Amino acid sequence: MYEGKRVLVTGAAGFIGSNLTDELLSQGATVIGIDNMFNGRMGNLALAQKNPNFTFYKTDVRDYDRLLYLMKDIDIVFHEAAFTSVPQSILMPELCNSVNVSGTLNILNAARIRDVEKIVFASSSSVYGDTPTLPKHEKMHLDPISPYGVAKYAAEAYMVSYHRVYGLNTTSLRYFNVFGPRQKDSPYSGVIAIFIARIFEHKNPVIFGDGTQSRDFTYIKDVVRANLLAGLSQKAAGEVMNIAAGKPISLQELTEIMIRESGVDGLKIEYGPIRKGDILHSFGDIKKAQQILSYTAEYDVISGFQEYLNYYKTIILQKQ
Ligand code: UD2
Repeated sequence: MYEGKRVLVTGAAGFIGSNLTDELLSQGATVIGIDNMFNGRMGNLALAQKNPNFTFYKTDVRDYDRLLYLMKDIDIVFHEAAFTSVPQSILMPELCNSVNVSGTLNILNAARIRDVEKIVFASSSSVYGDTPTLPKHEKMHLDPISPYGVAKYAAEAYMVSYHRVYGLNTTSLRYFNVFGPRQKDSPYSGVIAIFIARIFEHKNPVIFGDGTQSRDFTYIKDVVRANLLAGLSQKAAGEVMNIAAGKPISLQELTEIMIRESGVDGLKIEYGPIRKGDILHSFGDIKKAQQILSYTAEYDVISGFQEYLNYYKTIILQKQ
């Protein structure tokens, strides 16, 4: 499907960007990957770098001139680069804004000048905030809590605006808690990556709050597939849509499953204070993506976790 397409992936050395890059290359695209290496790891691009159709540049999305240069002859941009953490956005709101808002504006301006056919943007379920309506659907009022959520909201509004005023074919995908291979284990990473690492280090997972909070965890392969569908879609021009598994699970239940399935004995769940800026329940309605992109989730959190666990045992633990 992507044979002959010239694609730019921002955040290419990161969790989502690198998985997307591998799939684009396997479908015959020529890919330029950029990353400022703040969260990215070159190891994530080991496979891509063996492919002659892949080129990597260490570049920041805040560097407009470089973006303009690199976007010459590009057909499709997948904008995955981001300041990615809710708690860090509370510590550094200006940095979050400059990367996630100004960086996205740079992408749009360069894409407009270079006549890029399509821009797909990685937005987030955090734009919804803590509104009681569940599942969260695209027509509802947005009420982000954290600076991270506000920045993603602003960036997706720019995506829509650039479609309306300049006719760019932009699509924003609101990811719901993505997890899977290559997600970084750091204090600011997604909870599944943190807990799997703790479990295999024989450390108790620590839930912030009482564990009743729930999330719609979405497996990386579904997110990559949604991007590939959006990248070639005319119907999705100017649209914003949820990309989720479409099924919530409480953190308590998920953590119990993770401990059990990992087969590590002697662990118990610990509890700590609720995290500032945290949302209680998040669960996405995926009907719009189904209608526009024919997107369906092929994984739920359990089947995704099983696959992630196999990867973790065969790839990560073998290296240690
Ligand atoms: C938000 C977005 C998500 C994505 C992500 C990027 C929502 C609902 N989701 O994820 O779509 O954009 O940001 O970072 O806004 N937790 C623990 N223990 C830990 C770590 C986390 O209990 O060691 C809890 C945390 O308090 C939260 C849940 O796990 O209740 C999920 O946290 P997360 O950081 O994985 O993701 P979240 O929901 O902030």
